[in-house]
Amino acid sequence: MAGIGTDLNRFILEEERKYASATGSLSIALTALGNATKQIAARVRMAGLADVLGKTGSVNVQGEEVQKLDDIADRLMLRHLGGSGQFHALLSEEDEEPIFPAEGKDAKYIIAFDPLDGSSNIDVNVSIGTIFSIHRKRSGTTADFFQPGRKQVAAGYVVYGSSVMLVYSTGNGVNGFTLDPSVGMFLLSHPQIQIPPETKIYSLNEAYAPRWDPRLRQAVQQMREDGFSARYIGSMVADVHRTLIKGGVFCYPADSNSSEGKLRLLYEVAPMAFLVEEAGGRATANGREALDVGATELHQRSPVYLGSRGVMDRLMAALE
Ligand code: P6P
Repeated sequence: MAGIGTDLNRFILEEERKYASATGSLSIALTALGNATKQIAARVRMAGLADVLGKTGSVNVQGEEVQKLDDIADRLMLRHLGGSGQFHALLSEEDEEPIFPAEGKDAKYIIAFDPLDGSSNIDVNVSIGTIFSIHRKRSGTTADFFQPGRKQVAAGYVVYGSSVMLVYSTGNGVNGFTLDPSVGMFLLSHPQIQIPPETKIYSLNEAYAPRWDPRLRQAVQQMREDGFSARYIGSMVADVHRTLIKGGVFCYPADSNSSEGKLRLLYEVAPMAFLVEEAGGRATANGREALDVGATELHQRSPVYLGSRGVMDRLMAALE
C-alpha cells in the first residue's frame, strides 16, 4: 500500500498497475481532475484580493446568481476535463445540458461535477469544494447519466479549506491527498479513510425543523438527549469531509417546502454516497440506499442521509 507522502500521480499509476485490463484512461482522467482543482485552489486562495468576489450578474440553470469564482471553476474544469480526451460527456451543475467535447469522441467515460459547491460561502471565507462523479459511457447519449450511483467508476471531491484536500475512490477504499502548495503536488495524507461507526455528531439545518417529518424531529431530539453535538457548516463538501474523518450523520432531508430536498443527485448525493459506503458508512435517499437510485432528470434533487453506520442504522429505523 502506498505510504504517507506518496504523490497523487505515482499513487494513480500504482493503482492502475493492479488492473491488467487498465488502459490508463482513468489515470489520465484523474490527473486532469488534480490539475483542474489545483488551478481552482489558486483562484479560491486569491478570492479576496483578485476582485473575483461578488456576482457576475448572470444566473445559472439552477436559477442561482453565478459568483465569479463559480464561473472560473466551471471553465477550468471544462478545459482540463474536455482537453484530457478521456470523457465523452461533461455535465456541470452550471450548465443545463451536457457538453460532448470533440477530444472525447471515442472516450469511455462520462463525468458529472459541481465545479464549486457551497459558493454562497465564498465571500465569508468558509470552506467550499468541487465534487465529481465518473461513470462508463454506455449508449453515448444523455441517458448514460441515469445509471445508479453504485455503477460509478470513481467519485470524489476537493475541499478548499485551511488546507486543500483531494478525497476520492475508484471502488477500492477512500484516500485523501493534501496539496503541498510550495510544490503544487497532492500528497497522500489520509490512506484508506474509514468512518468511525458511532460518533455522536448530527449535521443538518435545524432552522427547517418545523418543516421536517415529525419522526425526524423526534429522532434529532433523541440524539440531543443522547449527548450528540450539532455541527453544520452549510457547505456540503465541508460537512461531508468532517463526517468522513470524524463520523456522525449529515442530512439534507426533504421537507414540507421541498419534497426532494435541495442537493443534486448526480453531482452531490451520488458521489458522496459512493465515498461514504467505500469508507464503511451508509447513505440513503427516500428510504433507499442512495447508490441504488438512478436519476431520471440531469439536475434532479434528492434528499440525503449519510454517515456513521451505527448512527445511520438507528436513524433509518426511526424514520421507517
Ligand atoms: P442550506 C450550499 O449552498 C449548498 O448547496 C450545499 O453545499 C449545502 O450543504 C447546502 O446548500 C446548504 O443549504 O439550506 O442549509 O443553506
